[in-house]
Amino acid sequence: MNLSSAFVERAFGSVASTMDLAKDYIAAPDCDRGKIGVIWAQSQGSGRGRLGRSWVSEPGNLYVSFVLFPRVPLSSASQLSFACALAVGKTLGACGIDSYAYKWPNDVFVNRAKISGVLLELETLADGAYAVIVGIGLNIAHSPDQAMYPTTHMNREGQGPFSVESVLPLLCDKIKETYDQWQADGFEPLRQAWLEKALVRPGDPLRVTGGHGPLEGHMLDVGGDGTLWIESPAGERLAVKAGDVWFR
Ligand code: BT5
Repeated sequence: MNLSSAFVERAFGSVASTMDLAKDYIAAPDCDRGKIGVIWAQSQGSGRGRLGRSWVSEPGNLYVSFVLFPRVPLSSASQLSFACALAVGKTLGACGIDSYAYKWPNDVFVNRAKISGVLLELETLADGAYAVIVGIGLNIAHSPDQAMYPTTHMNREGQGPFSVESVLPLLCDKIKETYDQWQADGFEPLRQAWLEKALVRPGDPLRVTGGHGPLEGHMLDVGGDGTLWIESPAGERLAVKAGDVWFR
């Protein structure tokens, strides 16, 4: 793959999960903390999502884990799932697929169907620093029939055909652009950009399951720490830290 010198690439065929390979890379003597690690595979036997769920990972789609060594405090690291979802959105936009929208906390949808998911895992390092592994699954050639939400893929939504080889270099550039912006300017510009393309926007009705148990109400905002704020039918402000958002 033709990636710039800002990246270290490790390409694999069939693996269990690129998240585990990313952990191995972080522990390896040749790990370069000055560059963004790009660990990708053609398919995964045990691709994972959040909350112990699995990610369907047949050949033809993109399965990649980016390894980042942020200079900002660990308490801000969860903002990276929004930053990286934005990078996926920009990649779709660059491919002429403009009807994408973000769903809290880490999904990208096109035409109300899930096309991509982002998974964040943190690794604290012996010297007090930390690494963030950002796993991204992006459906290019196909998408599963059976899933929590309707699903879709790039070759259905855009003027392809797209391939892993054409999409990964674009995604790498957008990840670097968004990551650099986050480190330089903080979360606020990214939060605003995310809200502008949110599937469920402030004022919209929504339901949240998992994490806090089922909650219903209206979306209020996404906070500076990534918390989803909703208003219950009784008018209470509720903070949601984890869970799945359902739209009506
Ligand atoms: C996510 O989890 O959306 C994060 C997915 C991250 C996958 C990447 S692939 C590269 C890296 N290596 C890994 O092992 N993982 C990362 P979550 O929000 O929990 O959504 C998971 C749910 O999405 C599943 O329970 C299914 O219902 C649905 N799903 C599974 N595979 C899908 C697919 N290919 N496309 C759309 N939805 C899918």
